[in-house]
Amino acid sequence: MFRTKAEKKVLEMGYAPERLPPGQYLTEKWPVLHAGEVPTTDLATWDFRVFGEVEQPLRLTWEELRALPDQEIVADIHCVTRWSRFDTRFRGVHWRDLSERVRPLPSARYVVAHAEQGFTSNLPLEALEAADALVAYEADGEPLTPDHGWPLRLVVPSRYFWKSAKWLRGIELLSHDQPGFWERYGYHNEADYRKEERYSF
Ligand SMILES: Nc1nc2c(c(=O)[nH]1)N[C@H]1C(S)=C(S)[C@@H](COP(=O)(O)O)O[C@H]1N2
Ligand SMILES: [Mo]
Repeated sequence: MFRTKAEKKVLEMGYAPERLPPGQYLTEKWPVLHAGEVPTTDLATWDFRVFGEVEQPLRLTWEELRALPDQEIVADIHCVTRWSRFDTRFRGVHWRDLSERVRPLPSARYVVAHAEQGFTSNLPLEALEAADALVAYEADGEPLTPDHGWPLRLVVPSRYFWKSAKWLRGIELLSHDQPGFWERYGYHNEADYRKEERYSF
């Protein structure tokens, strides 16, 4: 059977070659990728908001966020620039525990993730409802490092990793879809890596 070089490496490392999405290669390191600078954050003034099409908008301090129920997921991450990393363990808060507090209106169908410095990414609300999506503050048992999004990032394993906003400060619920930062630059709106939805041009 024909295997690409990237698939042969996955096989040699003991994984099923099918686990690598089309056009990706496996890396053991965890590359750092973003536009702009790593922001400086003061946890004393930091907050996290859930707002928009909800019955009860929410603003949480760092301590309040950390007091919410937490959960762990293990995710494969796939960057549109073609690197994939298997089995990163993330800990954080699942959408259901935020949703139960804000109570989304029936009109809420899309979300915009708001990060520091105006970075945004857009998703259908179902992408956050998925069992493996998380608002994460730990990776592989340690607090996120500043360049991977400390103190908080989104993790949406079902999409290319640009949807997973680092330095997350809020989630806005919307009745309509609103393209985020990379999506406005021509990245694909859906970003399903199984279908190689990389760019919209
Ligand atoms: N705030 C912010 N989040 C971001 C980005 C960004 O530019 N700004 N880039 C995205 C992209 S393109 C990728 S691949 C991942 C990279 O995350 P990592 O640096 O932890 O690997 O972050 C995503 N989240
Ligand atoms: Mo990316």
